Amino acid sequence: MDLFGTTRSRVTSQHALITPDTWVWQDLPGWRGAKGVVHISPHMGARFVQANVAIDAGGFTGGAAEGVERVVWVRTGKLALKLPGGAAHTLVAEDFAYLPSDRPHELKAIEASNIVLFEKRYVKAAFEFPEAIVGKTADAPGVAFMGDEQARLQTLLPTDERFDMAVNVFTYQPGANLPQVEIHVMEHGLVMLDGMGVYRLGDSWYPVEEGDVIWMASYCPQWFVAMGKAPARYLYYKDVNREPL
Ligand code: UGY
Ligand code: MN
Repeated sequence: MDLFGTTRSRVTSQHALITPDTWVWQDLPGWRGAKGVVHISPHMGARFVQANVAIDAGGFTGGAAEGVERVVWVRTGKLALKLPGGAAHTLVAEDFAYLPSDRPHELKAIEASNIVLFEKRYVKAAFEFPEAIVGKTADAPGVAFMGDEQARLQTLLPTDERFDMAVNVFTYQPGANLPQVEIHVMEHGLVMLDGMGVYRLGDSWYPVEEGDVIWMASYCPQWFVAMGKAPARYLYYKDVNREPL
């Protein structure tokens, strides 16, 4: 157990590690019967929001703020999703939905549920507007990352230019690692879904485990190695397909 007054959490101008012991739950605008923790937001220098939302049975949201798109990824529970036009879906653990901006939806918990929420102001481009997408994580093919069968990447959303965000799942066998220290213009928000490892962020190396949240600003040097006896898996966001200017 941690000594009082200490935590593994760390917040810097280029990255943050936010461990569950430091989470503070609050009411969220636009939600009823739910409490959330906003882990990543423009208040720390990010250009998107990542939150964890715990929804009581019957709790709901009627959509994001104007101009804001969402991805919902279900950790636990069961929810009913209604899309514009009337399509209805039931979401259970590891299901996800991409909800485009300015098209109201209703998401209501059938059972007490816990979700990861990513929100971003949609940047329009000279392409068709993206439609809502609902899927199951297990159905997304896992591709060997840069040829490494031990590090598999699942891309949950289509990668064409209608979309300005990506949400992916990365699964590493114990001992597998990101093949290079990455430095890139895209930023990331990440939550560890399973397992453990060491994340390099900037010039610091952090032990991380299931439940930990990480923010990486544009150009934050990043690297990961999985440790332990079981695979490590994380869900992460990145901004894609738009001019950096
Ligand atoms: O998509 C990515 O940039 C990914 N390889 N980064 C990461 O896992 N930190
Ligand atoms: Mn990266």
